[in-house]
Amino acid sequence: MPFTANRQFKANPRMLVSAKDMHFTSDDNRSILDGTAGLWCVNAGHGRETIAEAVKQQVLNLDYAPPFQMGHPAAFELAERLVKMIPGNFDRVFFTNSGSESVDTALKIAIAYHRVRGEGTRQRLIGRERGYHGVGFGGISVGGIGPNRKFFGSLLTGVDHLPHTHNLEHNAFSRKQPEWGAHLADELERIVALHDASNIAAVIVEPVAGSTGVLIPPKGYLERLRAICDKYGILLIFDEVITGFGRLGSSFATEYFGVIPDMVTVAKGITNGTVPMGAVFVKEGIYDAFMNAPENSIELFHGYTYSGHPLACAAALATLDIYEEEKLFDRADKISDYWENAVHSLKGVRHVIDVRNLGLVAGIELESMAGKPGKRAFDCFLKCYENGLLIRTTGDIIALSPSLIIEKEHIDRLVEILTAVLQGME
Ligand code: PXG
Repeated sequence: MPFTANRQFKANPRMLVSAKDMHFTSDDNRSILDGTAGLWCVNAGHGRETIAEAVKQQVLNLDYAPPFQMGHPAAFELAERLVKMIPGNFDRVFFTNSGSESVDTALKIAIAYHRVRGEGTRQRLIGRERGYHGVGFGGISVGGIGPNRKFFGSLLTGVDHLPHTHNLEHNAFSRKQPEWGAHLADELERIVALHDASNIAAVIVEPVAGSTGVLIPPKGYLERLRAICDKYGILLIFDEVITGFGRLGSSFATEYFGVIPDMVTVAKGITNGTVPMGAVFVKEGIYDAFMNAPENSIELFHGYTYSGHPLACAAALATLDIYEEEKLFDRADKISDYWENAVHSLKGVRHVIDVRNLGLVAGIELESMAGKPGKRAFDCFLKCYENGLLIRTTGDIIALSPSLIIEKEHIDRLVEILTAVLQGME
């Protein structure tokens, strides 16, 4: 099983058998409040009929079409709609099947882009400590999670990491963006001085780091990264696999922070989690740089059997309709103050050493048990599940990311269960 304590799970399995709106049903017929939108992906809530109908019709009409040297209308329609949703001049989309594939695709496009422009020495990639960019070799190389890297050999060469921005001494219990830490972006200057910009292709960061425990960028940090990348001709990639599609109460983090990168990677919420799909958005000019090869030759030697799969496109188009018709991104924004106050009520609850939040995301950091990092949060996860709440934990941090359809009474219930569980725990 992926990222699972297999023996623990198999000794006492947690099986989900159905889902509707904000709740799962477990195999012992309990209703489980979904505090995580699945894995940060079911942004419009579970069991959406219009998505099911669109996928069904698509299977009957065109179940599959080869994406190499062939096309189908839904993929182009989806690409057109996606680039209209995001600020900045993104004008092309490359489809993948996951966030990991989106990241590897973006890194490859970055290196190839410099090469087709005659700057083939720009090959180095820069990620960040505590970054998560999926599990491909590219993603784990630029990613900054020790256990995800250490078992897997030498990874990509030519990668550096910025420092992460997490600091409880300065920023504990911040609401929204913390004040302290913009200067950490200046570490990019140090890396440029070490290697020279002529050897650097791209910087990739999650605007808000999700998987390593909801690390919100300090005020001014992303702006500084953008300015330094501009100064040296380095491409800036935002990995918006989590922050995309309304999670922060705006279309993308790019919109929320008003910082426009050169490429954006997405997945998860693009299809409301129903059919695997990812995408890379590239800004104007990147696609054009590749169009100098002789006609009839392939310009980008990259792609997947299921790039732009018709079922994924149908699911994504139906999902975007829901986001628009129900104005779910605005809805998330409107309820985010209530969310913020609710999660910050956990300050003072047993074991809690930090609460942080942005949009419909929250991170709750617990004090680790001596000699047993991660155990307290994992115990909390198990107890919450017993009590009808699904949360997600990483190390000793609880990450919450409910669907954007969440109501105030769900928020109250979530915080009530979590508080009771924490108060009752060693
Ligand atoms: N980039 C980011 C920023 C992600 O959060 C990926 C890439 C990889 O996506 P795929 O589709 O290949 O899994 C992710 C995935 C968690 C959790 O609980 C987060 C992810 C996946 C599973 C669990 O934090 N993010």
